[in-house]
Amino acid sequence: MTVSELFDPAEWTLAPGAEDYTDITAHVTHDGRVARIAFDRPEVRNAFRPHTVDELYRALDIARQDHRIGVVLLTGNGPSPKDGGWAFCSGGDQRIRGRDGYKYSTDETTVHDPGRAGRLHILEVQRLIRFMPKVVIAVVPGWAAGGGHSLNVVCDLSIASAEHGRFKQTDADVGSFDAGYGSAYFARQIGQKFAREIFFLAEEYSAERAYEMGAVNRVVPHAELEREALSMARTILTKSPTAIRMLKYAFNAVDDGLVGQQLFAGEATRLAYGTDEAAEGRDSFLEKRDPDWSDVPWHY
Ligand code: S0N
Repeated sequence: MTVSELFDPAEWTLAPGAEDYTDITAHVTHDGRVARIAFDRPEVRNAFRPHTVDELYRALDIARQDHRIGVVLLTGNGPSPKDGGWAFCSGGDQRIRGRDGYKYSTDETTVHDPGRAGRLHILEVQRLIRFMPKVVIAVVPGWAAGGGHSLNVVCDLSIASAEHGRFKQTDADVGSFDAGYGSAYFARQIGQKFAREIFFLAEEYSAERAYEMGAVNRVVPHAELEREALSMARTILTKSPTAIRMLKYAFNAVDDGLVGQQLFAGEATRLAYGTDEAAEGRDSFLEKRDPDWSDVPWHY
């Protein structure tokens, strides 16, 4: 079965646990170092329902915890079997949006855990992308609209199809609003005037225009999109993992308040644990003696 017209089966193997996914696909490169996670609902422009978000969260979390993986490609499979249209993601599935949020099913009688009713948990996915110490690249083969537009915003890097990449922030058209990263952080990315125009007018803009404003890093011919994305990933994998991790958290920290500081500090602590100085602190406690840091320089 074809995953996507842009998917090269020679590069990928099924990711752990991916056999059971219905709304996404998940693969890893044969060396296990790059993950490709894709929305797989092309007939609705890769809109997500709560079940899609559950699967997406799980696949991203598996990638987060896999020590071999350094880069995640987030994309949308296509084209649509109905009309040949391409999409990265068109946000929340409007067909199952109720008064208290998104339902798990189009079948209104479906019984599900009331604690999960109406959850807007795409925001948990946004935070996972933002906070995972790996590089996440949005690979945009078509529409990035609504909540899909916001996912492009939170990814570390973005690469878009020159022919089919299209962007539109429809939130204000459908009475929905991402008042967090999707808007406020987006304004940090491309500037207040552009961001307000994109939300308030909800007009379509091209991949080229997205590039001009700084909403994507590269625009490439459609047929080369995934090859280019993988090439970017492989370049990143030649870099120091620690440097990349510290840099991602450094870029985030200024906008993420204490959570940003906490993540950056966590990485600093991880590094500090590897020093003789930290080992002396632990050993002196275990040996019931005072620590001796007299040889440790007070660096300037
Ligand atoms: C993407 C658009 C612009 C594409 O237009 P185009 O190419 O003309 O195609 P269409 O003919 O419109 O679409 C083809 C088929 O796909 C269906 N479809 C498209 N998008 C959706 C969708 N989001 N939900 C359900 N179906 C969709 C069409 O209906 C059509 O089907 P058929 O062939 O049967 O007619 C255009 O499609 C468009 O504008 N789509 C809607 C985009 C949108 O408004 N999305 C929702 C925006 N809001 C959110 O995403 C909120 C969710 C969210 O992320 C969030 C954020 C913060 C806080 C909370 C949340 C939360 O979870 O709620």
